[in-house]
Amino acid sequence: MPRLVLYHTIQSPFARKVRIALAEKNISCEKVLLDLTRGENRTPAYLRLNPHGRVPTLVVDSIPIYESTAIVEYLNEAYPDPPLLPTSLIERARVRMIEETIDGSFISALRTVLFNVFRLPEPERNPKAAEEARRQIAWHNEWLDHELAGREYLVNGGVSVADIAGICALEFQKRLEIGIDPRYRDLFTWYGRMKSRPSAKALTE
Ligand SMILES: N[C@@H](CCC(=O)N[C@@H](CS)C(=O)NCC(=O)O)C(=O)O
Repeated sequence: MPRLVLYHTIQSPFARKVRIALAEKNISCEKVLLDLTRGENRTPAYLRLNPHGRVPTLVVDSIPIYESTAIVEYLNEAYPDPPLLPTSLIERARVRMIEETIDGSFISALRTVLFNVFRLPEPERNPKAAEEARRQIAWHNEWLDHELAGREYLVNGGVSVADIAGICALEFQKRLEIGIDPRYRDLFTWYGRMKSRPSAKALTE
């Protein structure tokens, strides 16, 4: 088996996806924690691994792979057991559809709140943008509840990358102190189910 080294931060939802996939598959991997506030993602050595200067990056022997979706796909193919993609073609398409929506518009709305409510210096914050992003977050919660539609996991065939992306986004949402509306009962139940899996430990370590 190759030597795996993951460059990450604890709170990045994209790094969390990779850590949860590693945990679900029980893969051992060395981890290097980067401090983005100190620019550790912008050093020449790190930029040689990931020219975007972002986390996560997984180095497989000496070859760097970045983009969380590509990393998780690699892990899923290199370590097929247990699978994180269903066998049904249509369910696989649904996994990718859900993962892309979460990693795109859902995370983007969460980041808008993070910056405009918590991170930016007060005079630079845009309350209107934050308000619109909160509406977007609510919409994505409703959408996930609808996609669950009484299922145990987001797609038929067991836990998948869609659930992993989902729990990482909801962990981010929790950090912004935005709860799940109890009207979204399927989402609420699914959240508890995901948090009780042993891999949920990887959300925070
Ligand atoms: N599409 C990338 C997104 C990675 C990303 O945006 N990472 C953020 C942390 S959540 C980052 O490293 N930001 C630092 C920067 O852009 O300087 C993925 O899926 O891996």
